[in-house]
Amino acid sequence: MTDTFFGHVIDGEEVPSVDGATFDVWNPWTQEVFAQAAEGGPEDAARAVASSRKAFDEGPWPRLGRVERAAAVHRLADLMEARSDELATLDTTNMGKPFAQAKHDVGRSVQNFRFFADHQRDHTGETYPMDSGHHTYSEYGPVGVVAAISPWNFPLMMASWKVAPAIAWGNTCVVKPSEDTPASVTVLGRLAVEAGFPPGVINVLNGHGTPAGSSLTADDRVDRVTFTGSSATGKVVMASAAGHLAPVSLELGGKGANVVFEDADLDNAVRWTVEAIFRNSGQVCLAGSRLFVASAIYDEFMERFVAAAEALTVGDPFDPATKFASLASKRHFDKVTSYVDGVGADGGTVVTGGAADDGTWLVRPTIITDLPRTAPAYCEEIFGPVCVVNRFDSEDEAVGLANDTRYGLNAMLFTENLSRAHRVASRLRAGTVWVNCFFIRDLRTPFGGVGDSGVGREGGNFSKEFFTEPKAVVMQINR
Ligand code: TXE
Repeated sequence: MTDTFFGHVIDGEEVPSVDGATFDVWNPWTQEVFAQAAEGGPEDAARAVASSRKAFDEGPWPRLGRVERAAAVHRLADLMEARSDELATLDTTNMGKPFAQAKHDVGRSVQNFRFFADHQRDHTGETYPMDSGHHTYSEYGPVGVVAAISPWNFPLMMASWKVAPAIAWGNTCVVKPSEDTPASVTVLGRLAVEAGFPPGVINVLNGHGTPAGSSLTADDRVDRVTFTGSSATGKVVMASAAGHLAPVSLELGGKGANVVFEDADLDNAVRWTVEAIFRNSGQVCLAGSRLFVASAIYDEFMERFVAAAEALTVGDPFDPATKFASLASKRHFDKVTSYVDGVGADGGTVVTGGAADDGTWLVRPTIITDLPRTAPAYCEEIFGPVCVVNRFDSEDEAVGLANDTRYGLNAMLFTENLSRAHRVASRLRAGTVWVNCFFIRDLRTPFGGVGDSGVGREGGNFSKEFFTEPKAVVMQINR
């Protein structure tokens, strides 16, 4: 197989679909189809699950010692590292993100595998002396087959975030990348074969949400479902998994609040505000898409923010100077532009940005003011480089505005006042709060959201809880 075809990786082999169906794989910057991928149907999904089931029930992977399994996961990370240029090239080609950002994402993907390998290797359980002449302790065993369904905005990184803890804890896994970005995850499957993983430990199923993804979530041989995508699809996934009582972990949409107080370091706040909404062309669940600026500094901040947004180098994602490129697909370009197009009728002002209008799928860094809080662009996840700005006059008002959303994935706040930083961080309704920064992550901490942003947390012990079955052993010792 060459990189003009991305098959399924099932049971240690790259294979086409049973019925031979394929779909186009696009380069959004050149607007060309550069490859074909296997279009998974129910039969392909069933084959992938059967293979992972067998690998779990009969294969060596769950029975490996923790040290040996960690070493195997590190071997896969080594291969990914050695091939990081190729993986990043695929993500840039397939999704359109600037190459430097794709390289950064591959580095984080490698770290995900290394972190969870070590976390599993070095984990501890609990023991409790009992007064009854017994003692009791916990064991954390693997759960079985994991279905991992990942999105297109960080093709490799989002998949690695699921696959790494799943396999490190001794599970086997079928990963279905987004139909928009099958390339790098297929290569991950190939690398698992190259790393000597037993067949079925990492299977890759390519194809669309329905039927490929939905066949996985409905399969009662699947023990856990981990999903990142839209809130609407998350509900469908959860209902499907409920049919066979498989626990779900859902990382869904966001409408991140970014609160800049009058005592913020403005250089730092502008820098991170730009990063928070325009990195990856805003196609980030964590994007700071709602910006709240203290009235006392509003004019100065806005002048600097708009200038910084307009100064971003826009262009070919493979040009090292490029900081900002096109959206990931025509479908997504249409979605983002429809929100921007509706702003005027809703009473808002597009201060800068909008669709490039040159035939590309580029929406320039876009800043909007004066939007009422009921407007779709104000309250719904646009998932693009579109920042809606409001002002506030007090801390209470800022917290109220920030929390006024169905989502609750993350928030940012900028202040040099230590007490205010802690006070406001504690009041914000969000799974992650960044103070004077953005996107920095320690893999030991919980990651996930409240409300429409998701169900459950992953990271460190939170992943351990999701990807293992804890068992209590009670032992009589007074005989
Ligand atoms: O998401 P979907 P889409 C948001 C963002 C974006 C919108 C739509 O607002 O504009 O969602 O993007 C698979 N059973 N986010 O359509 O449909 C699908 O094949 C099982 C936020 O890409 O949620 C893909 O692999 N799987 C987000 C994955 O689910 C199904 C990242 C995500 O697709 C399925 C992406 C089904 N019935 C989009 N239907 C974030 N949280 O970062 C689809 N899929």
